Amino acid sequence: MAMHTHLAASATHMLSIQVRSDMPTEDNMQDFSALLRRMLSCASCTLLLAVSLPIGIAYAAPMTFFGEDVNMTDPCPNDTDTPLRPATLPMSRAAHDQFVSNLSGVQTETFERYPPESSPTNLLFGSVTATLSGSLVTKSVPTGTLDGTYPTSGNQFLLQFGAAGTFQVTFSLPQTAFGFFATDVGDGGAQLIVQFEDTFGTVRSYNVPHSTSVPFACPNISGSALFYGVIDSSFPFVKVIFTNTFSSFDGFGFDDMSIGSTGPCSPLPGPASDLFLEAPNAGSELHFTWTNAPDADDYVVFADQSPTGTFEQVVGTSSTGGVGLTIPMPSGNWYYLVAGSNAACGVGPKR
Ligand SMILES: [Ca+2]
Ligand SMILES: [Ca+2]
Repeated sequence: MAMHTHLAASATHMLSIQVRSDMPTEDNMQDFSALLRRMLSCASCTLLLAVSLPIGIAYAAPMTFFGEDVNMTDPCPNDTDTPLRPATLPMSRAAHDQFVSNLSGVQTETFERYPPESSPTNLLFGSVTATLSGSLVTKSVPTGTLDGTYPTSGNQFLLQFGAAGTFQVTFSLPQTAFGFFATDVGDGGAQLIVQFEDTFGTVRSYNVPHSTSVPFACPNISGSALFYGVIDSSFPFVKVIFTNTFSSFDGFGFDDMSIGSTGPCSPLPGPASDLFLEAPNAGSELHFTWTNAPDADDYVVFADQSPTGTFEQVVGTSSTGGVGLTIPMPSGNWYYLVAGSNAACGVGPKR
């Protein structure tokens, strides 16, 4: 059956960046004008502005980033929740890239490090930690889909299904940007809602503007994918609450949750060098060492199965290249890079 990865019918389901003006802050108008100029310079994306500024009152300008790749390959008219997995996710990736282009020191949790079928409770975004509550389950789906869900990096992702109507990611430090990929959202008629909560308990809520279809009706959008991100520099939040209207029926996959810095950062970690691999313990382990980088207080080793890949998969971390990192010997062919990181700017160049 042919694969159709395409735009949804309405404009709000296209790649969009929105500037919202409905929430008051202490930002001044000059900042807002500068933000608008930056947004308007984005020529490659559909820009949706909903701006209504009463004279003399300054408003926040949260930016939202949304792209959706609607999947219509679930067999019709006898819906079996067995869509083909899209080869690429152009709209979701484009929204992600726009989100990232507004940030520095982006850190991503890929869910590759957790055992399949486990429920991780501690997530890692570089040097920022987070707790995950809600009993989501790590799934390994290397090919195809699991009832329409699949990873957007590596083999693994988080599955939300059944009783887990709400889950939360609580950060060790306040954040001003958060984005994520999700799969199979809305094919069972649910609406995904993301809420950001600050240290005072104030919540800002966003309905993700994804497509929906009627459960087991035709056509069905099982196996669709989306990226959704929010940058809100006026509202540092410590908790992201994922909720929805119908997760007891409409399961979701989540992958590649990212944070990043919206302010200027300094110093950038310099490049690490001389990455060296050994195979100790009769080849049962892989040991990495490297020469430390300037302005780095931690290091992240990345892996990819292609030498020209993006090296998004985190193998592990170490505070110094002299001690380095040891992992069980992986199967298959893998390529590795190392990068320094620090709390101010996140991960530096990969070498
Ligand atoms: Ca993943
Ligand atoms: Ca679903």
